[in-house]
Amino acid sequence: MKSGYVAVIGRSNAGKSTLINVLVGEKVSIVSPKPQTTRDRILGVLTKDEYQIVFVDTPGLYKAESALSKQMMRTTDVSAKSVDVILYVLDGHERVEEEDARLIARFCALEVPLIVAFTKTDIMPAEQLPERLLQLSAMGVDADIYPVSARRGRGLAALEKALVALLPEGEKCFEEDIVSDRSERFMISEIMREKILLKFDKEIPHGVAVVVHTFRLQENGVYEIGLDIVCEKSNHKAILIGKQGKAIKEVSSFARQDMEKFLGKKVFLTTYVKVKEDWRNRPGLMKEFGYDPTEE
Ligand SMILES: Nc1nc2c(ncn2[C@@H]2O[C@H](COP(=O)(O)OP(=O)(O)OP(=O)(O)O)[C@@H](O)[C@H]2O)c(=O)[nH]1
Ligand SMILES: [Mg+2]
Repeated sequence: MKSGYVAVIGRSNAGKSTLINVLVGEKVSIVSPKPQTTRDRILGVLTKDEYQIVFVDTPGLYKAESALSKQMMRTTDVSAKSVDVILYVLDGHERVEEEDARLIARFCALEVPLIVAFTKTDIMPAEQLPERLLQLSAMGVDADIYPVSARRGRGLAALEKALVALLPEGEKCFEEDIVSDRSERFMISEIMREKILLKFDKEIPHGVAVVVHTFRLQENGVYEIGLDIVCEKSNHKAILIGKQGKAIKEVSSFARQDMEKFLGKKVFLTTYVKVKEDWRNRPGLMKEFGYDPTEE
C-alpha cells in the first residue's frame, strides 16, 4: 500500500482548500473568494484500497503584515519540510507571475518531490492553456504540471494518480473513516468564519477570530452552540452587528444551516460580537483564540 503526506501550497486564493475538499470528497477546509482564508495546517485524508493520501492544507503565501500572518507563513514553511510530496497550486485563470516561478523554485530546493496543479481551468479560455504552460517553462519551472478544475471535477484522476506514484510504500496513517484531524468544535468555528468572510469586506473578516465557548448536545437531540466573534475595532463591531442586528442575524443563520448539515442535528446558536483591540499582534490573545505562536 502507498501512503503519505502531500502539502498543498500556493499563493493565497489559488484554490488549495477547494481542491483538497473535492479530492477528499468532504468539506474539511473552508473556502472563500478572499485571500488568507485558511489560517491553520489542516489535514484532509483520502483513503482508497491501495493508497492513503493525507493532504496538508496550508495558509496561502501572502505578504505577511500582522503577527498572525507571519505565523501563518511559518506554518506553511514548516508543513512543506515534513511531507512526502509538495503539490503547488496555481490559479490558472490569472496571469502567470514570476512570483510563482520564484516560489516553486524555493520549494523545489527542499528536495521534496514537487508537482504543480494548474487549477480553475473552467474559467480560463481553453486556448490559453498551452501559452500559460509555455510561460511557466520559460520562467524555469520544470515540474510536471496538471491542469485541473476543482469546481468541475476535471483532471482530478490524473493528478491523484501522479501523487500516488510519488508516495512511499507504507501503512495507513489514519483509519479509513477519518477525513480530517480537526475536531467538530474547530469546524464549527471555521464555518462561522467562512460566513463572515463571504459577507464582509476589506479588513473586517481578516480581523475576526471565532471562539466556541459552548458546544453541547442536549437531551432533546439539539446542539447548543455559543460563539464569540472577536473583532479588532469597535467600528468593526458595529458593522458586524449591522442595523438592528440584521447583519449578524443573517450570517448566523447561514452558519447555523451549515453547522446542522455538518453535525447532522439541529443547532441552537447564540453569537456575541466582542472587541479585542489589535489581537492579531498580541501573542497572548492569538493563543487564547487558537493561534498558538509557539506551536509548529
Ligand atoms: N471557477 C473556479 N473557482 C475556483 C476553483 N477552485 C477554487 N475556486 C474559487 O477560488 C476562491 C478561492 O478558493 P480557496 O479554495 O479558498 O483558495 P485557497 O488557495 O485555499 O485560499 P487561502 O486559504 O486564502 O490561501 C473561491 O472563491 C473558490 O470558490 C475552480 O476550480 N474553479
Ligand atoms: Mg485555503
